[in-house]
Amino acid sequence: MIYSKAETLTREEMSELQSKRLREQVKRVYENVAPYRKHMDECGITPDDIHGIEDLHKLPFTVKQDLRDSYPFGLFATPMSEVVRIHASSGTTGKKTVVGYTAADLDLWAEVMARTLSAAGVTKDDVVQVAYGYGLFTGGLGANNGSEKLGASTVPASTGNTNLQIDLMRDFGVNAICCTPSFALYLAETIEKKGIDPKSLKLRTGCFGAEPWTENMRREIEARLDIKAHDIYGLSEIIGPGVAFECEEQDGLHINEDHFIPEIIDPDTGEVLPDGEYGELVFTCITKEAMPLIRYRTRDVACISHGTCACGRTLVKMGKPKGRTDDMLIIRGVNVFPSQVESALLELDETAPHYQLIVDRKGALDTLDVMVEMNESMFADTVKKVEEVEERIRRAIQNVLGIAVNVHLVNPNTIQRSEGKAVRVIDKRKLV
Ligand code: DLL
Repeated sequence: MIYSKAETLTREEMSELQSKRLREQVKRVYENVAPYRKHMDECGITPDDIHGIEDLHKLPFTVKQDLRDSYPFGLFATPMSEVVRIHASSGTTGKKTVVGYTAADLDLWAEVMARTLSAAGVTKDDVVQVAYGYGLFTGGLGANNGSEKLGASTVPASTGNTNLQIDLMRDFGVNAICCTPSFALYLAETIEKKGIDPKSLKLRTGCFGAEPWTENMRREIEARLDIKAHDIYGLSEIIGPGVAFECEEQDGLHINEDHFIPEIIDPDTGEVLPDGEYGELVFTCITKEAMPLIRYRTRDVACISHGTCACGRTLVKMGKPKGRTDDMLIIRGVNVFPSQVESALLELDETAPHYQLIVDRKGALDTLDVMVEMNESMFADTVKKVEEVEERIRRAIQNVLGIAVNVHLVNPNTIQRSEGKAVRVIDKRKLV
């Protein structure tokens, strides 16, 4: 269901709203955030040069390093007395990325997450289990507050304790679940192992995100949990979950563009690309108060398209993110996204959807080993049969990637499961 009028504005109404908000935001950051003023001065731009969204491309980009350089609060545009919440992303390298929220920011976050859940068919009569991590990660509290704003009965399960999660689902009659797609699959697997028929649960829909996943993985989750699986996208720097969401059409993610203006750029030249072309996704926060990022380069690779959606929303749509420019592996000079391997695997439909890529370097040559879990039925097969499947998988992956790979089928349940984001790649080259 459409939650807010802002989701159906005409293009003219949306452009006018965005332009007004952009003008105000640029003025605010110029006056209140020293690094922004410095960047704009260096580019010879003042807030008076920004008349509307047609001038957005004149503004300098913000990158993750800018957040690190101003650690922890240097990009805040409001005094700390106005900041009521602080989140941080873990970041495996360097300093944490810190984000702040005013009370109004939390309201806006709850609003965009309420839109997200509502688009997935959740209503105030539903019970929603939030199995994203609560804490510095934005997933748990983000989904929680959106669900409460919608009026649904919210179960703050957080991550972990899979048995308890399943008990809650069954005993509380949970209708909707929010978690990473990899955890959703793990839940499905555990439910099957316990001999519970998913049809006996009241689960109907789910909002899955925080990591890339494929159409094949969606089919797998929908079939095994007997639900509709919706993609949700977001990043801490912009707000957390709630930047974009799928409607019942399940054909691209509507971006909450009345709050976050998207652009797609060529990651090498910074040039803005037209609708339909893949490039790096960039967002400008036009309503956030505490830490409004301007032209923030997400490193996520996606495309956007304007047009009408059968659901009635006019919000611009983005395609499923393909991966990240910085997660992209370059193996023997070829660009490889883990999601390409995943698609090839699931297309064959012979193995469990659990895999890991191990990249190494032997001498001067990069190697890619794909570890794939056998499913239970295959486990009993002969060595010859297993080798045949390995060979089929190897050929399918090579077809997609265009480089030679080694494929190893491993025993069921040997690839480590994740309650949060799945670890798909181990790049040993970085260690040398
Ligand atoms: O993952 C926020 C979130 C929580 C989104 C729950 C959705 C659900 P970060 O930890 O800052 O925030 O990680 C953001 O995760 O730049 C993408 O690379 C990736 N990501 C998030 N959602 C998706 C998705 C949260 N649906 C980073 N598909 C982003 C693909 C996603 N990648």
